[in-house]
Amino acid sequence: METFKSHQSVQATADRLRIHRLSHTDALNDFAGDVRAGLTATPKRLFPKYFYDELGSRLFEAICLLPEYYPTRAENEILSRYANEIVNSFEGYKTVLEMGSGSASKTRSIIEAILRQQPDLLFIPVDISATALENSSRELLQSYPELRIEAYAGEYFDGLAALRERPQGTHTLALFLGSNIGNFDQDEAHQFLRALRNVLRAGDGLLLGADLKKDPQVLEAAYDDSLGVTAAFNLNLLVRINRELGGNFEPRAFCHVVKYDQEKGCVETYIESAIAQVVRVSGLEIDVQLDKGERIHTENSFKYDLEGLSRMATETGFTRARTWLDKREQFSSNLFLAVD
Ligand code: AVI
Repeated sequence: METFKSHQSVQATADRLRIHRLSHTDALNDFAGDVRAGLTATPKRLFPKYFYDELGSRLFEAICLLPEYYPTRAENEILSRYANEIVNSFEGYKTVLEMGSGSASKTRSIIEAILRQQPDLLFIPVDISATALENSSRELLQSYPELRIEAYAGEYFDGLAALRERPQGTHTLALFLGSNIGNFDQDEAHQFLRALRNVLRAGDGLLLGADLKKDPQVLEAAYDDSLGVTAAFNLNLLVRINRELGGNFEPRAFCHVVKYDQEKGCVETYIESAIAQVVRVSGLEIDVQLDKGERIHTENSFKYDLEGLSRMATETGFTRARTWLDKREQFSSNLFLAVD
């Protein structure tokens, strides 16, 4: 990897990093309230944001290495191949804002391409995990001795609300990578893009990663791999409920189920009860009754086509200026430009 060294004296790492911890309702209560509402609803549901406890985050990293799960590799291919083109399509980005930055490993291609143009760059990562932000920020600051980082630890919408308060000085390239947009339904995706548009100025860019519609078999295999890693990732939600809320789910009495709904363009993921059973969640004082074959919906992963992406851009204050695809044309990286 290229290292960016400066001949001038470089500010100490601590002076180049600010982390804002955004207040939100107590995370455990959110989890408890959402699990109670989801397991007493008809049909039952749990939110995918709760996949990512410590084990879930590691299982997701493993998913990204699976032969069947192509999106991460495809997006990495695009970013390492076209990073210069992406940042050159608009001269003078001095701020990179990344929503859901995680380990920020994909971001490096973009940061390096901008630093090749000019040395002055502020990186604003927003992520729910303060630990991920601290670790990734320190690594980035070590690699790029002049980079400045202002990080926001909190949920997407809290991060965007905080950013609205902040004076917008320089041209910004926002990043929303990894097909995270696919985990929102249409209304949520629109709400999110509008909120993001509100922290940008006309002419600013958004690089949006979006997985493309394709052969249902390829899609279902990507979410139901032969090693069972995605099944473990999904069923770990039950393990988390057992640990944090005193549940007595027996994960072996449940199956991981994946269906691609071609009409909606959506991979739907469920936890299915293999037997009729009653599960006690003592921390919530509820008994959850499940029929044999009854499903708990856990995730939607929407897939897009280029027309749909253009429409979504126009409806949320952007225009789709350019799209880059990987060689197998499985995944898209889209440059949306903010319009007046
Ligand atoms: C994080 N998100 C974009 C992944 C996806 O493809 O929807 C989460 C995932 N779920 C199962 N495999 C990957």
